[in-house]
Formats: sequence, structure tokens, C-alpha cells
Amino acid sequence: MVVPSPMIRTKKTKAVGIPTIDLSMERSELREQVVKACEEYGFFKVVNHGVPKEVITRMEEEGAEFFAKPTSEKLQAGPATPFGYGCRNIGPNGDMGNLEYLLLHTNPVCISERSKTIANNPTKFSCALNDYIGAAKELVCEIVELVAEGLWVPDKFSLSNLIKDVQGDSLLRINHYPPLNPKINDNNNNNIGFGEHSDPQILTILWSNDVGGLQISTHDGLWIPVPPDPNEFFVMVGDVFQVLTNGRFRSVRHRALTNTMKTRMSMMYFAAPPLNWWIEPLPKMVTAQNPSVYKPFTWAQYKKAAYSLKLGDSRLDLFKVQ
Ligand code: GA4
Repeated sequence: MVVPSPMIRTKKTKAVGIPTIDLSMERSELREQVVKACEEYGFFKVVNHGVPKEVITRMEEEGAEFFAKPTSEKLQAGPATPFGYGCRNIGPNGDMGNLEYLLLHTNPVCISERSKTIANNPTKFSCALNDYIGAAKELVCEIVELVAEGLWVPDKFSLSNLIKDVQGDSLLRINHYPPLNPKINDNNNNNIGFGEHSDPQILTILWSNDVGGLQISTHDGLWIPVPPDPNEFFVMVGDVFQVLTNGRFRSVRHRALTNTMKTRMSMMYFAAPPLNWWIEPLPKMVTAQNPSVYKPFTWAQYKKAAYSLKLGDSRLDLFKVQ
């Protein structure tokens, strides 16, 4: 059953509730609700997700410990091109945000190497990170298997196997948004922590502390705030899932605003396939009446396009069939 969160009245007085999906519910109902949430919002909250609290807390503490370090030390873990510590700069094309972050590849070898520049106790850091990534990956695989079942895809493991592939290109990002008092800090009144965009990957698993700031855009362009919930996870449909479903799911545009009083921290696991994987609509999603909307492309080609554009650009348009 989709449990709607408290109704939010937007300016246009339209009532919108973010779907909440209880992963312990009966499977046939569950897969339908997951598909429905992916179609309607490209975004939902999951409860009874099975990730131990201790796995989240250890990662949160490691993140907080890193961001509490003096800037000179944090810079030693940078720049974030492609991976490491970043501050204000997002991507290579001049996008800026009021945040600092760690952007990491989830490959265990990369993690153990990177940990040496990030943490005073690299073993403890990489252990917390590997456990967190393992849990997020399991959650994402469970969700894509439910989707595959819900869409009647013949091989229900085809997508989860890609995410589990040792060559997988999944990433982990920890964002840290210090409080921003607009009167003191910013003469442009800019409270954007991370600007509007969609995630390029398949699915994103997002956790945040109890400080609000995340907003999602509905299909009709209304921005709705997401009430924070540090006990649960939020799931976001990425661009690749939009292509796989031939546009039946749409990647969710979202942004993060900074809080004026409190520090917000969020952690995102971006589930991606291997770089050489070809992306095109699943055969099940293409019919004579509903031909493919996208040309086939590899994940490497898509990433290249994403990194050549600005954060908020609609990169999927480049891959549409004319
Ligand atoms: C958005 C989702 C992830 O945070 C990210 C971001 C990446 C980056 O920060 O380096 C990108 C952005 C994200 C999309 C377009 C490109 C790439 C910044 C940017 C301008 C790590 C990702 O995979 O794509």
C-alpha cells in the first residue's frame, strides 16, 4: 500500500503527497506500488528497508568527522575531478553550489586508496563505506528486481546483475551543506545548495540527516519539499531508467536548498552499469504503437555527454530518435 506522506499544499493549491512504500508488504502489491511511484513521481520513500541503523550511523559519523577537519586537510583529499573532496564547484562546467562534498567511486580498491587521503583511520573509514555501499547496493537491487517483476520483464535479474557487476560504475556522494544565513553570507540571496538536475544513472538511494532542503519537481513542474527522515531512504529514478522504460518512468528533477540554521548532510548511492554497457529501451517496453524514443548508447557515451553539459541541462534530448 502506498502511504501518502502529509499533504503539501503548493502555491497552485494542488495537493501532492510523496509516496511511501513499505518494503515488508506483500510482493505482488509491492511491485505494483513501486512501478506506480516510479511512473508518477520518479521518487519515493522506502520504509522497512532492512538496512541496519548502525551501518547508516557509522557512515554518517565518518562523513561528519571528515567535514569537521580544517580546510587545509580536506583539500588534501581533493580535487573532486573525478573523485575526492570538492567545495562549491560542481562538475567541470562552472556550476556552483553552497556545499562541500566527497565524491567517491564504489570500487573497493578505489575506496581503500582514497580513504588514506580522507580519514585519520583509513581502515575504519573504508570499512564503514564498504558496509554502507553494500547495503545501498542490496536495496537498489531489490528495487530494480521489483520493477522488473512489475513490468513483466522476462529476466527479473537482468538489471540487478548489471548493478552487481564488478565493473559497475556506481558512485557514492556525501554532501555537506553548512547553514547559510542569507542576510550575512549572501548578497544575491542565493540559498541553492545544489542546483536543479536529474541524476544520470539508473537509480539513486538517498539518505539525509534530519535537516530539510531537498525538493523534487513533479511532472507538471511544481517544486515540492521533501520532509527529511533520517531513519528511511529515498529513491530517485535516474536518466538511464527513463531510457530503459522507454520514457514510462521519468527521471526526477530535484535540487537542495540550504538551511539557515542547521547543517544538512546527505549521502547518495548512484547505481550505474559498467561503462561499456549498451543502454536502450527494454524489448518489453517497445511495441509497434510505442516505438523506441531513444537511440542506443553506452554508459560511457552518456557520461561523456553529461560531463560536457551544465548540471541542469536535459542531456537525454541528445539521444532521442528524431
Ligand atoms: C549529478 C548526480 C551526481 O551527483 C553526479 C554529478 C556530477 C558531478 O558532480 O560531477 C555531474 C552531475 C551529476 C550531472 C552533470 C555533470 C556531472 C556534474 C555535472 C555538471 C556525481 C553525477 O553522476 O552526475
